[in-house]
Amino acid sequence: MSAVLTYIGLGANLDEPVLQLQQAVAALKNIAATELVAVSSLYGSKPMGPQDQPDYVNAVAALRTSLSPLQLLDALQKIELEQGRQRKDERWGPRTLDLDILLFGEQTLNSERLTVPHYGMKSREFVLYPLAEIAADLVLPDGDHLQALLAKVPLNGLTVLAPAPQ
Ligand code: ROI
Repeated sequence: MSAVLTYIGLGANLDEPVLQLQQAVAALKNIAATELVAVSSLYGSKPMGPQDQPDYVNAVAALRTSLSPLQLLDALQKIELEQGRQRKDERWGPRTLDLDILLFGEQTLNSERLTVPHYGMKSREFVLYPLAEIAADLVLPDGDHLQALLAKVPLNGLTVLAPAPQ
C-alpha cells in the first residue's frame, strides 16, 4: 500500500461552526482507504476576505490515504455537501463547511479542480498555526519550513476555541 500523508484544512462560519467541524472530523474517519492520523484544536479566526460575515472556526487534520488526490477531493466534497454546503457565486462568502487539501505528501498538482499545495496556505494564520500544532517540523514541497512561515504571519486574533475533536 502506497499511503500518503495529507493535510486537510477545515473551516466553517455558519450554522454552529464548532459542531460543523466536529461532525466533519467524524466524517473524515469514514473515508475509504484513509486513516485519521491527527487533528488540531479548533481555532477562532477573523474572516479573510469580506468582513461582513461571522468569524470562522478553523482546524487542520492529518490523514493517511491510499486514495488519489482527486478521489480524496471527491470524498471531501461529498462531506461538504452532506453538511449543507451551498455552492454560491459569491467569492469568499460565508460557508457551513470548507474542506481543503493543503498538502498531499510531497506532490504538487495543478489542474482545473485541484491545486496542491493549497495556493493560500503559506499566508493564512488559520492554516499555519493549526498545522504547526500537529506537524511542527513540517517542510513544504518547495523547501519552505513551516516554522519560518509562522514567524512571518501574525496571529491576527487567532484563538483556541475548543480541544481537538475526538
Ligand atoms: N477566513 C477565515 N478566517 N477562515 C476560513 O476558513 C476562510 N475561508 C475562506 C475565506 C472566505 C477566504 N475566508 C476565510 O474561504
